[in-house]
Amino acid sequence: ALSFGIDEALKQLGLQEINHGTSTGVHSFGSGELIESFSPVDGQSIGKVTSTTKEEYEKVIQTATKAFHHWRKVPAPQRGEIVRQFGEKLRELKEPLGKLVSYEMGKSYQEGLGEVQEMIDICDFAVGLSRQLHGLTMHSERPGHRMYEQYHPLGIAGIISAFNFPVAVWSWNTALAWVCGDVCVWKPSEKTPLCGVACQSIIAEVLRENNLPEGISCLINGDYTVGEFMSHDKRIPLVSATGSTRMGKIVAQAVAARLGKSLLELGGNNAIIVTPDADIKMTVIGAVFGAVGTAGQRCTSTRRLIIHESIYDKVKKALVDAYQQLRIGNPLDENNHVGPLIDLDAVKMYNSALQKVAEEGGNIIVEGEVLSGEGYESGCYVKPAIVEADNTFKIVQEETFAPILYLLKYSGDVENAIAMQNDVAQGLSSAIMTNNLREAERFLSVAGSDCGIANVNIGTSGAEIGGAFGGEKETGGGRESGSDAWKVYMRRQTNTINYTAELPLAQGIKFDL
Ligand code: UN1
Repeated sequence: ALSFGIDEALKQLGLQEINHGTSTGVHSFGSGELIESFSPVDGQSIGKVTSTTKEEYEKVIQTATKAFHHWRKVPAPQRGEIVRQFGEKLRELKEPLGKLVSYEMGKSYQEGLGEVQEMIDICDFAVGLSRQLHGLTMHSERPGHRMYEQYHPLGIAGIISAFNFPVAVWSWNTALAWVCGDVCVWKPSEKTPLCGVACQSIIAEVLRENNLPEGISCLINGDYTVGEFMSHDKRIPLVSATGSTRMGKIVAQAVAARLGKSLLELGGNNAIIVTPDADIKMTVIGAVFGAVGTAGQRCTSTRRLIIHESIYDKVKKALVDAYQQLRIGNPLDENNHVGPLIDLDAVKMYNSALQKVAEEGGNIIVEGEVLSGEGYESGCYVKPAIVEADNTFKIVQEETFAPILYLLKYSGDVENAIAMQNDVAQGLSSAIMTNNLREAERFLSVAGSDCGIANVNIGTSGAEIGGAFGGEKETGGGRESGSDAWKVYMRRQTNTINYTAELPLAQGIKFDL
């Protein structure tokens, strides 16, 4: 039996079966190669899913297309009602689903619950949105003419998500896509396939209870080759992909080659600027949670701290003291702060980053280490490390998905810190810790942070769903979740109506017969 109620959670989520497959809501099928899911928590096998073959994929797309033809005609507020029911089910299953996220992905149980909370929040947001898919009306330049715009459903939204947010990122996309009248085909990360199966069976039940066609939500499984079915498929007008910049460039090029739309949510290299006017206590909590939360595997994780020289030693000491308090171990045990990395490949990348930063002249002040012995049998537990480095180091310029925090020093004005913060290829999240209004406003100004997210006196991670989420430069430019991110899931149509018996042309052009 598995500890911390995992057996019970799997049962509540209907995951006791050993093999799971491709699914179109009601029907599950699968004949492709088996993918086995191992928990990084204890190395145990949780279950298996079959990868989706090309033939099965065809069946999925046909079912999804048929479902779309029905779903797009359901009034948006009624689609919102389905999303409301989905949110209700998530409330009921918050604990088992949060536990599965924690066990299959390795983040702390608190963060697993937080992820399901994000799903509930986006459902609530989408329900309200279902009555607010507004377009504008304009004044026509011609007499007796009316002009307005409306938003129509787009079609199939393809979703490719990453292991680190195995359930929430899917729901940011689906909750909006569904109220917009789209149907969804999801390929979760092959590292967290059971989270995919669990989510799919929750929405499938809602669809069944409402006699809606299967295919409004579809699940396909496999590695990048299965994702490529979607990026090359012109029947999928929108592909929303979350993951590495490397992956995003491949997806974006394939989708662009057929002039489809892509929504990209790629790597970050997020920094907190710590100015002489920062509240040190808040800075330390924000920076430590940002750097070691989810074992440094959020796209919003804090990777760089840019600290003013006048307070550098003080901040450094406070951080080293805080790191000494960190308890690393089973993430389901709420006494621990830091869980495992996702797998042994991630451990390799962590080791290699530490080696590279040392070679480039970095000064490791909190040593990293791969932990072994009791409780660490999976081999995926590592010690969060702190390194004094330079922003120009090659490794500091890269996103390493691990708990490694780089300390960088700046002198003079906040502009110097902002220049350093912006001097990376990625542009997702950024923050400044200061009680100085002038510094804060400069950081937020046109000449300030170049990221999609810029926070004051908050760390880089843990964004709320109400804002648009995403970033610039190599982060890919996409925006998901709140604000007007819904617009990418719809097609805009401009309508001009003439209610006179004349046919005046725009721009005053004369054309008489
Ligand atoms: C991600 O890591 O892909 O802002 C998403 C945050 C979370 C989402 C992160 N709400 O940290």
